[in-house]
Amino acid sequence: MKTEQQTQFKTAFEQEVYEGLTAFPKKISSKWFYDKRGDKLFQQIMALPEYYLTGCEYDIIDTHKEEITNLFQEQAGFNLVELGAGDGKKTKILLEEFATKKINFTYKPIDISQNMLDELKDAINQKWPKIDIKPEQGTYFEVLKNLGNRDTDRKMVIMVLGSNIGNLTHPQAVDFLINIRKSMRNGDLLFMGLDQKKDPELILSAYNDSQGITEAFNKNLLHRINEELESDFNTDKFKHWPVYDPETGTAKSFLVSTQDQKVTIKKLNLEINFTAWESIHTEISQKYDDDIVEWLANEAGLETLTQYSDNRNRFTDYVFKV
Ligand code: AVI
Repeated sequence: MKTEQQTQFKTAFEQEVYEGLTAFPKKISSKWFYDKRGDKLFQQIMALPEYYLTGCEYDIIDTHKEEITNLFQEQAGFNLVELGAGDGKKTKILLEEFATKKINFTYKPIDISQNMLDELKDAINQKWPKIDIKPEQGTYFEVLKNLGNRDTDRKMVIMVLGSNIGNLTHPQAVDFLINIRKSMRNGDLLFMGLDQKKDPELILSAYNDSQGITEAFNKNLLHRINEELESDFNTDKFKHWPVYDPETGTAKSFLVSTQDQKVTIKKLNLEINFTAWESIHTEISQKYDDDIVEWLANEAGLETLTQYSDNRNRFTDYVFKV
């Protein structure tokens, strides 16, 4: 049973938690994973042996850095806009290459976390003081709006690495790509990493690591609600439960209540009942193949220029143009 909502929502987080936990079935978007603790946990995930995505994309970029550099610098001078830059680990391979070849470019890392951007800027200034870096804090949505209104002729290369778009449903991904396409002009490129369909066992273990870091990452959502919205979730009474459907290529993560329980969220003036084994759907991590990517690109009015994969075809970086 839930009590009546009496206060106005002060933040999008409050609203989404309220709507998601009063919906049937219950759900909360994975975009709320990333507070300070969540950022740290995700960094740890990327270093896990089971989380193959990061290593594969690192190898792809390292192997093809010369070709990629040639592709990006076909016209003199460009802005490299990275959406969801994080710690820039993979991008730094390209920055090194660009710096060595004295290529004329500006690096514009975009991230929701100011903290990550500050660290990234410091690291780059230290290692390559000559690189022109202009970080921008914001959501993809805000930043994409500004990208379209640029007052320069410089070519733009947009990068979205790490299969970040996989956390969106197909319709959301198409919307996102349409927004990117609208901000692109002739000659601009979109470089995007997408995790591929593969042995379901490999995929499942990437989301169910033996050290329990992914479990902690998923449960961080409940911690965050406890801290920010004054609730009393007991995370021990929820199970981290990832699944993978090889037909659709969709990996999903859930938090499953192990017993009947009641949770109070003070700031939302809300009481939520869970029956034993009721779930909260928290994340999708979509896996792709060339046909799905072709379909997405078509829907968004983009054309595939080229693509790079690792030697086991686990991950692919696609380059699109308008
Ligand atoms: C950021 N995103 C692409 C990651 C993924 O694989 O879906 C987030 C993640 N969730 C659990 N592990 C990693």
